[in-house]
Amino acid sequence: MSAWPADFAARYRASGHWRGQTFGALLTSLAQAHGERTAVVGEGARWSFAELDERAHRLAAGFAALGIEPGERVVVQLPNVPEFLSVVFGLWRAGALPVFALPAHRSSELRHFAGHSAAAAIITVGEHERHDHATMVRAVADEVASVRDVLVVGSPEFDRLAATAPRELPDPDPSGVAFLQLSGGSTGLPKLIPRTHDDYLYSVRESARICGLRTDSVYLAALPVSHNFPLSSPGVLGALHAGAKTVLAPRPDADTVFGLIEAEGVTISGVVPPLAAAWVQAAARTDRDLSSLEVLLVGGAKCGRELAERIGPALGCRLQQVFGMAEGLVCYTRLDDPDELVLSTQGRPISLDDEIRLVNPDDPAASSADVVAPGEVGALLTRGPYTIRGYYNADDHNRTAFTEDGFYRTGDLVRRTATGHLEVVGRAKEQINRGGEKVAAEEVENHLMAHPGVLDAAVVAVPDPYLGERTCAYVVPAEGAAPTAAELRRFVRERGVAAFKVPDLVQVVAEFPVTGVGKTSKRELRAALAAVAEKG
Ligand code: OOB
Repeated sequence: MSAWPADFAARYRASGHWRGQTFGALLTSLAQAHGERTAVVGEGARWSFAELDERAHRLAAGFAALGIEPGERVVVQLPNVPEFLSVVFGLWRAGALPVFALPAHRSSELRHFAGHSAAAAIITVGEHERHDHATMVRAVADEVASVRDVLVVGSPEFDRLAATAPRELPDPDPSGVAFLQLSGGSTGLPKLIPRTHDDYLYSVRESARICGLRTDSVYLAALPVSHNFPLSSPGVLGALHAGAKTVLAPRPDADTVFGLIEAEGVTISGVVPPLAAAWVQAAARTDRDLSSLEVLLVGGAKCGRELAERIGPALGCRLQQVFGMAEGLVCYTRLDDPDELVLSTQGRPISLDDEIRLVNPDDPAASSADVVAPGEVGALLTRGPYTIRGYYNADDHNRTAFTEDGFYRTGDLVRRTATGHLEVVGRAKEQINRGGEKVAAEEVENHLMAHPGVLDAAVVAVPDPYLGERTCAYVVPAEGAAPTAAELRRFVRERGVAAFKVPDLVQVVAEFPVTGVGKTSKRELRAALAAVAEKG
């Protein structure tokens, strides 16, 4: 596992970024400071800080009694329910490492997360959005040797665990890994991102400050809370840290969310651009009172200038752009930035110790010294007090994803203003950003290539007015085969992948254009799509 070199760690401690506090200890101090104030609202429940603290203590003791050892991994696939917080803080107190799966993930992804992390247990819900998670997870558990337990929130077994008498457990090492977050990925299957208590708490604390969270703020989690953006930018953890109230939205549609904004006096939320656009449209004809809303964070994918300009007037709030990644670096426009910067950039880093290098975009192996001229577009490399130095158990991949001196290659193409703000102008990685949901081209290509009628597959992004991008799979059929688009989409879905990864378009072609060295030219495939789109 690649941690920070000792000299960097010493510097981040000396600067006060890393404070030696664990998430479990944080919740204890929050319960002391804010006891009876409301911490979280969701699914008809309303828990105070003291109640969340007590539930997390009981679950921690329950997990320990079940035999979950400190350091063991536990896949958590929970939607926006209050138990997400009691479970995750309970695991933290037991010293176990949550592995955060999204509710949209299906058996192929869960098998990978559980297998790759050698997870001891998987925690999920029964049915959610008409999908039977409990049955799916039990089948996954049968296939992954390390998984001993499946816990279903709401089941009698879970309720028994949640009623365990609390007891003090040893606090884990704050410099140790607290959980594994998922990477959007650009190769094969999603990689696991080891985040420590020290580094993540730093980003949470600073995010809460930069987003102006106070004890009387109300944060609405509209996106699935296991994603880094609603989890920590500033997210539910930032809100808890500030002693604010968190409202968990079961779904992100305007009807649901506007009702919650009015009922709970929501002051701040965070969304991906397509949702921001939907809220902007719906705001024109709502009779809900949205006047409590002060800040809307928009990120996960590029928020275009036109949308950025409409958010403030339509929703009566301030736009705050956020450009972040589960690997670490998070940039925000500041609440006191001039409008022009807020509308045209994706913000500047959280920390003065976030090192930014914009390097030669034409060389995937460019070193951190290979920087472009000021104002030019470069490939973004970054290193800092909350950016990982390597993925979990991924030595081969780490050699290409990180420079020798420890910079993470983000795969994003950006320009930097004189004020230090970054403007995201494109991407060098083989990833499709489907309205904030990341699709690794290679992962989908591998699924397609498992079909006997497919000789070769290449997945590229198609521009889309609503999502920003959609996926298009180009497929060369095997000799004598003639798979149809519908058949291939069904095939991918039935392999058990998140619905957002099923190709939106499938084009069957006789052969792929190739580059000078004989590799499939995705550039030409994208150009062919653009030409078709223009002909309309
Ligand atoms: C967030 O995290 P991930 O890990 O799902 O995705 C990271 C990638 C970035 O490398 C970039 O390609 C893209 O998502 N991205 C943006 C963006 N925010 C993220 N591209 C353009 N403009 C933006 N504002 O997506 C994430 C994590 C924490 C906070 C916010 C987003």
